Amino acid sequence: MLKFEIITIFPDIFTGFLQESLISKAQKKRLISIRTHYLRKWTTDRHQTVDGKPYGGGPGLVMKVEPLYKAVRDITKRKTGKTRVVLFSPRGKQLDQKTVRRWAKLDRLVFICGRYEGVDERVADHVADEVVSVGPYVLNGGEVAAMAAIEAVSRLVPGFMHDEDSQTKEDHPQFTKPEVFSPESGVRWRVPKVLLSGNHAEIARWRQKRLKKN
Ligand code: 6GU
Repeated sequence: MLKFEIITIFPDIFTGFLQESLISKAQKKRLISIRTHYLRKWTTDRHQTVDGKPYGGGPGLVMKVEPLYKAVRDITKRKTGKTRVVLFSPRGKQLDQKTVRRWAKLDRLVFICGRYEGVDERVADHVADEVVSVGPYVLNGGEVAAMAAIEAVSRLVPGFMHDEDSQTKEDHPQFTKPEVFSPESGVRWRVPKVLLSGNHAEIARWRQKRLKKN
């Protein structure tokens, strides 16, 4: 079973996502497990401070190294096979399908969701094994990135998909009925003829030509 451990100051962001049918079924089938960990649990001050002003000045607040260090230390205390600790940050390497396939073979993924204007760089340098972004744009935090990664990885876990073949379903364009759709009179959106031909070799060639590689 692949375990996802998510460290966040906004665990509520994940509640709807975790109740989503495929993800919750996969958890019931014990193919994966997903737990959120509230970062403020690892603070010791009255205000449960997880951030502070950046050294050298600048706008906004930076997430502190200590609560994140302690959270990862405690969560990874019990040894459970191959583990990677990932910091989600717009400064990281963009998540790709190759990384997703590598992660799907692990036993445990610890996801640190950065928030605010950044995370103390010592987390990237000493706490995390990898720093990953989901794309070339900026989000308010790593939570949405973590959810994208959980979906991408989980669907590669054997038994997760209804139909294992559908793992690659969006590699080529697909069509279903009707053969001709007329959004308004005089306009016709047709299904490519080759797909209606019944010529499987020809269809395979057509799909190969339009394959989107990942
Ligand atoms: Cl992982 N975090 C934030 N805050 N923004 C992002 C991102 C992550 N990936 C792309 N943009």
